Amino acid sequence: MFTPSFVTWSLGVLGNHRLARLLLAATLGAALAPGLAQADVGRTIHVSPTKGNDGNPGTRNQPLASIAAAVGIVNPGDTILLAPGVYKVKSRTEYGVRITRDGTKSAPITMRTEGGEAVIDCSALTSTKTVYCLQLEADWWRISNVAVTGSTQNAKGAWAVGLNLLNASNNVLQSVRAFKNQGPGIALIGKSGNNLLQDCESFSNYDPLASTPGGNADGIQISSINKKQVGNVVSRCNSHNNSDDGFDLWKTEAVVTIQHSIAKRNGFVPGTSQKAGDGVGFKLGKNSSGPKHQILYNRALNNRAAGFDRNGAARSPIYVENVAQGNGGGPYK
Ligand SMILES: [Ca+2]
Ligand SMILES: [Ca+2]
Repeated sequence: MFTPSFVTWSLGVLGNHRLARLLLAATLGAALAPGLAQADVGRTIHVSPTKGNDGNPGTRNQPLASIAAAVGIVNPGDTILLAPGVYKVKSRTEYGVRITRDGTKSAPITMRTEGGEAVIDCSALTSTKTVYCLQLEADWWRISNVAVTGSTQNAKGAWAVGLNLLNASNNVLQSVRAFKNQGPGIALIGKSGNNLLQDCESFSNYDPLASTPGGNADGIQISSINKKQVGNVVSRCNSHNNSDDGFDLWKTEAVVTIQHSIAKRNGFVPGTSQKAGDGVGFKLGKNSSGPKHQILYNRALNNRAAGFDRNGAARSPIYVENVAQGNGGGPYK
């Protein structure tokens, strides 16, 4: 199912759409080549937190300063090329960066770095209701080497998320990290299907001002997804030292695949042995329609509660070759 995405993705990483098109044209034969050649490649928008200015045109020599400015002008097929470094966001709104422009299947939008990681630091956001450090509310994006940190609860019971995918489909997020947010590190919610989250890491997320302190800061949370939004895959992700659960599929009615991933030492205030949240490695319910979530080749290690918890799922998930060790609530529940 993901083969076409991977092909596009791999070529996207190389920044070589032109080569892709030529190869495709060569493969399909000369008759199709002129039509393919007419499709525009898209431009590259440069962003640098140290050398940029949002009054600039976004060229290599005159980059933008903020990711928000780049995502506001991007079009299908474009690439946002981020200089590595820390992007400190100041905003009175609830969003550090909010992405609303869609790519298309044939012209996805790429956001990547030029070597190294781009860290979006949302610790200066002041909303007392909700804070989303990076909200992806769009389709057909390819995002890599971006980290989100510092989403803060500015009031009791406030909701703060690192990376939030809302009504977002057909996206590939690769090598994305979320850490030290006061809520879920990575959350996927709403009409969001066919997303691939790969090689991600979510850790040290903790929400001290939740009604139950630490109770909502899962590493990766895929929740309230309806039956039709199939195809969400989490692969090779590491969720550790979060105050609530490692992975949580709360009220998700479409099959989710979690594979080759690790949940380690969740359920404590990060950096301490103080109990917090629920502390399950892989929490796989509840649901009413009984999607058979695919839980393949994962490891649950030293979580405070169970390694794998069906948590009221109407049908058992499909478990294949998972390992659970040292979990306080036993391997399976
Ligand atoms: Ca909880
Ligand atoms: Ca949870």
